[in-house]
Amino acid sequence: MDSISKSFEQNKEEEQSLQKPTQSFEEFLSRLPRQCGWIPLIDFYHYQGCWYHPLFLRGVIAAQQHFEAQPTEIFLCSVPKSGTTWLKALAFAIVTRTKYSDLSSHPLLSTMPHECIPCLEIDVVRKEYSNQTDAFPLLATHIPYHSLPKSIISGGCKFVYILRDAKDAFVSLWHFLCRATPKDATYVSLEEALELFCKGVSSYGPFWDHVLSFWKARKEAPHRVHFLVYEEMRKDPLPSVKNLADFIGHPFSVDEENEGVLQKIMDLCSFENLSNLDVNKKGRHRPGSMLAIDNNAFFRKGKIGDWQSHLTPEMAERLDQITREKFGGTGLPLYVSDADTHGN
Ligand code: PAP
Repeated sequence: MDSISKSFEQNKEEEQSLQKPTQSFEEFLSRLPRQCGWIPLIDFYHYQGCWYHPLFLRGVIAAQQHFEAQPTEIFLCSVPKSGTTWLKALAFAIVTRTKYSDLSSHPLLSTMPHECIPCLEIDVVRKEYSNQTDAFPLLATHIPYHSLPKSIISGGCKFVYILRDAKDAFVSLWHFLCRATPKDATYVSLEEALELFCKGVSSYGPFWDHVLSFWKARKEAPHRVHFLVYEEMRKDPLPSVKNLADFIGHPFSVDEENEGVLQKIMDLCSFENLSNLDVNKKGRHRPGSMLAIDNNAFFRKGKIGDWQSHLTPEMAERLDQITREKFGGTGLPLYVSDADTHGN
């Protein structure tokens, strides 16, 4: 049985165990497999085939128990550090482009993209956002497909999934979690982090199983799951942005394209533009909460292949080998020798 199918099997058992009325979250946690995480003093917990930081896991459980999806909702999905911030900015700008046609006062100039589109397991479950409306149906999540709340799957919601080369996502995650490490604590080394990542122990990991959970869903219902590839978008965003707009039901008209609306949205959401805005250079995300972090942690380099500045050839090969094993023959990009290699 493959690991995704195993996860489906585990779901029922673990969910039933949590439903017992007397069981507290702490008791529940104490029964899950745990592993020293990437952040000192914070263990990651294994639930339904996926490793979680406890704060995120609490949100996942709350979403599974209480979230009622609307059929019109569209979920922006990813394993962390695959391009979520960029996807949120683009989808937000596409859906609201009539309302904010004057780009000089666009909300993205003063609001960090994560605050424009709520995260299901963090923001929505805390009721910091009211129900989405048909006019603004976007939500985001890092939850793997097999652990999504049932109402999302049965409700006919759509999913946009952004995928990135494991090597760059790993390096990006390591930098991010070093930023999230308390000042007086020691960062996990890149080598230790690689060990954990390859064993699948990373935020919402295993990285590869997360991707495969949505890829499998796409095979079963291609009209409901749309894949974007970070590297393809970085090289030439236009086709991906057009397809994204079509998929989320806000296609660009010929007039809009001729008037440069599509180009303006791509420029607004580009790494170069967003990373240089005051809000993203100096602002803070979720200030005052345990997840507070500077906005600029979400805008590091935005490059394809930055892994080459951090990983030895042996480290890169370890990741490539797992990618070949997991993605080979699936049609997913392999990125083993260059970003255009596909595993068909
Ligand atoms: P999240 O999962 O915590 O939300 P996510 O946005 O998926 O993070 O990933 C952050 C990465 O996207 C960073 O990559 P890096 O560490 O290799 O630099 C970040 O720089 C990159 N990124 C953020 N915004 C953009 C953008 N507008 N265009 C391209 N890349 C971006």
